[in-house]
Amino acid sequence: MAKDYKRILVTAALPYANGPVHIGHLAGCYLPSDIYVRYQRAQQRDVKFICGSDEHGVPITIRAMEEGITPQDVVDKYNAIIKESFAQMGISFDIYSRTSSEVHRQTSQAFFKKMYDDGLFEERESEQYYDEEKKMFLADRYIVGTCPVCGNENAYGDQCEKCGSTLSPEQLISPRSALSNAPLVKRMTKHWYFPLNNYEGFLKEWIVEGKKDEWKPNVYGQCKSWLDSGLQPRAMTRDSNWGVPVPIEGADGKVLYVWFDAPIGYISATKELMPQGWDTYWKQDDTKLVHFIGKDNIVFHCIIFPAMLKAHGGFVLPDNVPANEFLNIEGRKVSTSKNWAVWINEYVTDFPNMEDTLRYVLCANAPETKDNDFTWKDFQDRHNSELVAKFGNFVNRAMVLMHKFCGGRVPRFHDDVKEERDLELIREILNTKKKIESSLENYRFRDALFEVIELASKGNKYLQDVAPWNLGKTPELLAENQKLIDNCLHICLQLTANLAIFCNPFLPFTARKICHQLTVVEKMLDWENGGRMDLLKTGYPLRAPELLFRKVEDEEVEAQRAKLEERARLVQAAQDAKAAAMAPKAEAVATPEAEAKPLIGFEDFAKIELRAGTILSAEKVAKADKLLKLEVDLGTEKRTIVSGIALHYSPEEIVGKQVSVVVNLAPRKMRGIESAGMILMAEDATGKLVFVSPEQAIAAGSEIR
Ligand code: B3M
Ligand code: ZN
Repeated sequence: MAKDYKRILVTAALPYANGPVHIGHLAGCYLPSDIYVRYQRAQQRDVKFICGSDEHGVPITIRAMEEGITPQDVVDKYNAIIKESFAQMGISFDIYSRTSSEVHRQTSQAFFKKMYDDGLFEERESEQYYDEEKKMFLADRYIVGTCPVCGNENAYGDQCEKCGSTLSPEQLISPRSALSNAPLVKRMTKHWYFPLNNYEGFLKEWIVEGKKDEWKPNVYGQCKSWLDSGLQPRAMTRDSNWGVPVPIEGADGKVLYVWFDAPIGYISATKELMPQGWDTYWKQDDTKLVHFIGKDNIVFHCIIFPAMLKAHGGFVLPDNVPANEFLNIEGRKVSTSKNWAVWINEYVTDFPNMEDTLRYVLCANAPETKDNDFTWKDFQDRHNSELVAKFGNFVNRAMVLMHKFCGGRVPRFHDDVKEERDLELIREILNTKKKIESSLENYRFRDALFEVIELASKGNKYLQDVAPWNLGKTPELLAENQKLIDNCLHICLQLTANLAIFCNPFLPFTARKICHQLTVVEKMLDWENGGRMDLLKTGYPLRAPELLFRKVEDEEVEAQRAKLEERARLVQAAQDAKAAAMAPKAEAVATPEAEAKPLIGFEDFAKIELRAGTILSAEKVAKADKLLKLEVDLGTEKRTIVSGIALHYSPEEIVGKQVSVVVNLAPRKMRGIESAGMILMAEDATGKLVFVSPEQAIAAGSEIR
């Protein structure tokens, strides 16, 4: 029952401005929403694309604590990075706003105030954990204690990162403050609850009855199970000094719950974009509102926010919420805290001018119906065998052959020699257009993209069948077959123009490159032109062919994999160190190995010559599991040092690393190799070894004292 909509309002989840965005974010909601919007724009429909940074809530304050800067610094820093990354990837928001804006403060406060004045909140007092040293109530994340499930002493009040259990602060054994490490007390505090249970009837009718066949099964299913298990009142305020202040008397030190204010951010951003006329988009029911999100946001967008909109009154409800599942990387869950991620700001520097490749791979492999895995191997394969070998190859061959056989101009189509296979391909172009349309209208982006590549493959097959290079092999043959060659290349060029139109929502940079080669303006990309066979006028001169894509080499993806592993390892090491430092003091019993050595005077210490060295090369020592043979640069000389670190580091990952070297240790032979020096290592109680490295890059040979 598709309604007769007059305008489309598309929102993409507001990312927390607490870190850069990674490919999981892109695949989850920003890329699909951008494809959808670009398609609707090409259809000349009235569409607005809304996004911005979510700058409130605990994720921001945690990050501030971790980085030792203020929440304001955090959001300023990451809002800029995120905004830039989206722009670089061609995510074409009409506005990218921030929930720290003045318009948003006013809008969200007015929204709350109206609900409050209408008596829609329940005021409740309850006991919450309070840090007497910091003089503040603590959010669950700021409470640490012993996990009741696995005994981890540093579990958080909402989750134990060791065993993965979801927790509440009440479950922690001996809870303490993550801010001050002080034990916690309980204090009474007042909050305003939104009785979601009062909206169950409305939500059931709207979703369970109304959206069953329209929403994706994963989205519908989650909503249904929430509704089946019954809704509870939920606090819409928090004790904090970071957020939108609660706009009523007696609410000092309280802010709006971030999931209350953030979705209102969509409204504020629309207001900012269109100070006049924003309300047409939000208040007239011939607006199609579509929220693109990741699956962890379903309940907020399908249950809580719609209930808020309904309670407040006067707003449209979402027509659809096409949430994606999650994208894993190399078989592991993406994790910001473990730095297991491919960051967009790094991708664009590592692969310049290859935005469309990432867009392509993330769409082709999008987690539309289930979690999916991103691997660098798949990235390389899809790029090389689909974008390069199918799409790019077809366009390039059409251009090169036209220059060779048709003098650089669009050849004529000669009706008198047309063949069935010409007509067949022309029909395929029209068919493809219809299939892409129906897939895109139904949020099936992978299918739609597949059709684009399929069409390029059909073009390749057609070229192969006609084989103009044979038809024009000799001047005599060419003279005889010119008309057939003209027809073939005429069709291939019109197909190229069509491919530009069809790939434009997915691969906007490529579509524009094709336009450039075909010497046509961007206006040609309007969707209504799709299927036309007269996009390029006969006799029209075209530019010289340029490859649309270069190949991705093995070394490039290997380097990416190594980078991923290395960074995750560094984070793990840092986290282990932090956990050790945070563990309750009583636990710090001296291990036998840690027994103190006798005091030495400075002159004893001064006998040791320590210098910073840079590892130039590393290789395994044959028949010795633990040994690596290293070539180390000491500034004025290079030395061979054999080090017992092979179980802790692989040769590839340490080349280029700076280490601390005992330079005047008497040389000794190990496995027949003379080792001239020693690398300093730190070893923990489990026997784990890590380098003792200069904290910043420093000239090789610098003395360590
Ligand atoms: N910032 C959660 C997230 O990034 C949240 C989305 C808000 S959408 C209104 O997953
Ligand atoms: Zn646990």
